[in-house]
Amino acid sequence: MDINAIRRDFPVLHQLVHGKPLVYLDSAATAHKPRQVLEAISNFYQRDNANVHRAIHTLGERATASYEGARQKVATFIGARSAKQCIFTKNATEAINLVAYSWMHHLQPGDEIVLTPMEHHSNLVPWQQIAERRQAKLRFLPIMPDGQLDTAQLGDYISAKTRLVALTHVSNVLGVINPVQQITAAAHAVGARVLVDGAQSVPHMPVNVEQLGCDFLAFSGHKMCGPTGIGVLYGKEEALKELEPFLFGGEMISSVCLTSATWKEIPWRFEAGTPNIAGAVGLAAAIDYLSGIGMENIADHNAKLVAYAQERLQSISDLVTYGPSAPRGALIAFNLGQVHPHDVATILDQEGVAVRAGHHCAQPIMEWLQVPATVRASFYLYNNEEEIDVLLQALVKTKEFFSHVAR
Ligand code: 7TS
Repeated sequence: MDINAIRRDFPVLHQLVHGKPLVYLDSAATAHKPRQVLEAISNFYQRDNANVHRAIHTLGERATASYEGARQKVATFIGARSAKQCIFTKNATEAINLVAYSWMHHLQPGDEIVLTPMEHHSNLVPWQQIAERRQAKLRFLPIMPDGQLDTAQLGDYISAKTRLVALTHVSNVLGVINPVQQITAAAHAVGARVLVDGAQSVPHMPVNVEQLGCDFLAFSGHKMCGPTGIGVLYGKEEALKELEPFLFGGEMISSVCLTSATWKEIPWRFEAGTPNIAGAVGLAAAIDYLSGIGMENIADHNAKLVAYAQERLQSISDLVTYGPSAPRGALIAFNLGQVHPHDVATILDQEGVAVRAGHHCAQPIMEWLQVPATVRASFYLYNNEEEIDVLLQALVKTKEFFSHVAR
């Protein structure tokens, strides 16, 4: 991978923040967009803009072809058998809510939904809501001290009562890569469905839905160099057939009379109203961009950066990192002695370094770690080792500053 050439594709990276070159280490929150994606969106609006699936004119045909072409591109990218298995949503959160709301009628009182304590709120709160409405029970797979799921105990948690297992592929705090294939096999053995939250995996590593075997996969375009406002729900055909439409209106109907309506086929019955056409076009360009570099190469690059960062961070006494050593996703959460993560992030920002500080929308895992918050550095294809060196220098500065304050 030619990182310098990649960096040239990302206009936003080339700026000063507080007079220092920007070091962007917050791609787990949202990734930057290469000019190829920005141009695809701009070209769509400048040349092809029209509504989809309705206009019998050239622009309408072009817009529909671009939108449906994007769906095919998504399907190929994740190894789905058919484009019809991919539903465009607003983001991963909406994709998960779509399953939660559209599938809840399958839950009876006493049924169990199995989750993990490391879920992002997006893959926790919808299930809390649905469990309450359907009088179902939530259960949480246990975690071992290094942050990995304790799969030896799967049999105690995934049972005949389990109707759904919903888990993240990669934790946005611990960086853990969960054994989705193994968990899916255990869930399918008891007839349960499996939803995988791929928000932190699909952007960073090859993800193949046939290999994972999951019934649903949710992810967001904006974390994979695409625009905000576009996400995807993949589903196995038989799993998607179990869903009832969740939003009603134009675009999703087959025919309507005054008192009733019938639905279009899957996936369109789940895409009510004018969709985010330019978002889908931008996501398709992002997929082209990532595929051009190669997801294996991106995963290798991430792994090298994480290993380098882990090694360098160890050189700072008082700095504690969370999660297993390897293999792991493209991020490291940590704390620097007793300094509050917000103070760390504020000082790093003064040095041009952008990291996230807080609970990362995963409060239960903060409780498990027994910390109120952490700092998190997250990496992507445009980051390099020199930027990690800048992070290190900035952390040393932060430590010195607070040791003076303490004195
Ligand atoms: N699931 C995981 C594992 C995530 O990390 C996130 C976003 C989401 C779901 C939700 O994605 P959205 O696009 O629908 O918002 N995670 C983060 C983060 O770690 N920092 O900011 C957003």
